Amino acid sequence: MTKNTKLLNWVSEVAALCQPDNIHWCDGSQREADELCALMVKNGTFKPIPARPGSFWCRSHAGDVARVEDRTFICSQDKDDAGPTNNWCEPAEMKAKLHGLFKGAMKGRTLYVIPFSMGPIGSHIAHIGVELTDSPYVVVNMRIMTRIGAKVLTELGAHGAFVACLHSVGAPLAPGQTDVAWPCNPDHKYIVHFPEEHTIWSFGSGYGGNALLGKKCFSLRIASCMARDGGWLAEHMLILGLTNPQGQKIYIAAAFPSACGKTNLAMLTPTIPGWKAECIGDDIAWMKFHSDGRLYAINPEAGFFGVAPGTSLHSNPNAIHTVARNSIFTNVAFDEAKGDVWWEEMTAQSPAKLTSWLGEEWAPGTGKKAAHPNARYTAPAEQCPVIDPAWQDPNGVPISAILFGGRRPTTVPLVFEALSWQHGTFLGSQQSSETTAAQAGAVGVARRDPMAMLPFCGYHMGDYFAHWLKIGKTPGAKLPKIFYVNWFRKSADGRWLWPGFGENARVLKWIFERCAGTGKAVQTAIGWLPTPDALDISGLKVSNADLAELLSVDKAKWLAEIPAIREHFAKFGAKLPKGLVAELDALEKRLKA
Ligand code: SAT
Ligand code: MN
Repeated sequence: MTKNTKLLNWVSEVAALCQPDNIHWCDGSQREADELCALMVKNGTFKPIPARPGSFWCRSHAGDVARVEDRTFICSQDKDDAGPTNNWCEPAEMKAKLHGLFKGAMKGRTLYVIPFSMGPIGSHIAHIGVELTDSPYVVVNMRIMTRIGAKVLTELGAHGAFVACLHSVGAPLAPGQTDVAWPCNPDHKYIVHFPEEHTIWSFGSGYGGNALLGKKCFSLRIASCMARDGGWLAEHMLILGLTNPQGQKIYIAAAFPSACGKTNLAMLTPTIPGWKAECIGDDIAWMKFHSDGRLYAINPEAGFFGVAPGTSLHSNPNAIHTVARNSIFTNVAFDEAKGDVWWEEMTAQSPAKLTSWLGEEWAPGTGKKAAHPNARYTAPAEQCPVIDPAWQDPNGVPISAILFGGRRPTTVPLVFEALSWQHGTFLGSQQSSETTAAQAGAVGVARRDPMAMLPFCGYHMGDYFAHWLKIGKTPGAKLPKIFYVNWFRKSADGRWLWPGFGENARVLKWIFERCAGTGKAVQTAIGWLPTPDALDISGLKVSNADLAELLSVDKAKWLAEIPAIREHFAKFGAKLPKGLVAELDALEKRLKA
């Protein structure tokens, strides 16, 4: 147990408020995990997956299937600190409301205390959190996604600081009442952050980022505030290592909006001979300066919480191998005949008969999805066949390049390099992706998602941009180069111009060479583009005409973007940094020249 009085007092306060039947301090052991999984099998929450050792299938409540952005709040003291991209509520008012909801909320349940470390334990880039939850599902998922248990308490010590994360599914049990397989509260959901206090309160949902509070809530929303105050970066970025045939290696971080293939890029298998890519993380990067002036990154997580549908041996073989064992599958379908899970596109042909994510009998051709589109696997990062040897290095890895990008069928070329850190920050700040059928609303509209942080920035986005610019002025900094990529360009007749997937390594190769000072580039109005011969296309079936289009800058199309970017910037009011306006004006001037 711990001698940390702040933690002990907090656990007592929460227990008094939520009135659980029991309190269990998680030690993080395999035995503890086995017991919790057995309990959930007994409850009907989990079903073992015979084809995958140590793995379980789980179906959520049909109304609890994704993050709830409209129920997510940043409760800073000052409304202006939450900014135009977040929901805000006065902290005292929100606390009063939450106290009402949490009162007695854990009756009939066990309160689990989960000490966890985001990042390798003891790393100077890592931070500790403690999640109090009444969900055993959360415990076993947190055990995969973070480092939990007794060793974290030892690291915390008697006086260490931690991010306090309180979670309840919001479904107390009356004496004798039998539990449901997926308890949650369909009527009241609140995902609330108090950034000044480094505190998170989450009520009513058991799903993903709503409930696994180390992920988006801590590692992005709260950590972005900690990073602003501490001169570092907490970003929605994958991290990968790239080694050339001579054995030289660089690390790249990349921020893309959802549905742009972030996990696929994180686990990419290069198609060009002699090149090797290795994965540090697929979702979040924490980056701090070292004494050598470089930004070093860690993946604060220890597992992957990936979207299952669309994942296949073709799209991401490394992810498929990662989830072969010790994994949890939520809202995929179940194939009784094979004793295995299934999801859309996992195999070219779907099984003839399945149990769908809704628990219904399913057959192909019904028009219904067997797996929910946001069905997820939770899998240990160490099981990834291409996990980078340095993925647990407490010092982190030095980042040479940062990539922004999105899904843009027109206008944006395959790759270009920013002219400076300020210009790169500008590129990230106006980053956009075309909406797909996965989002409500019109399809094919360019939606701005700055640095892919729209739902994850814990403070005013104008201040966040200013923080990025300030990072660029850090004395002695040796900053990464910034690039913008677009794997999703289409021809006028709607063909993909670029094959994507492992072939993206050709673009990474040029980025590598630019970082090494050897890659050839031509300066254009929007930034540095590869010269026609700079991109390695040996063995690739892309015509010269298509390649020319992929690497072209259509000034008229770019000029047409300028008013939309101005409109986007106007949202940030007086907090929009002048440096970004200067970059937009300069871009317009270059395009008109
Ligand atoms: O549910 S999570 O927030 O963890 C995943 C996601 O929405 O990206
Ligand atoms: Mn994400």
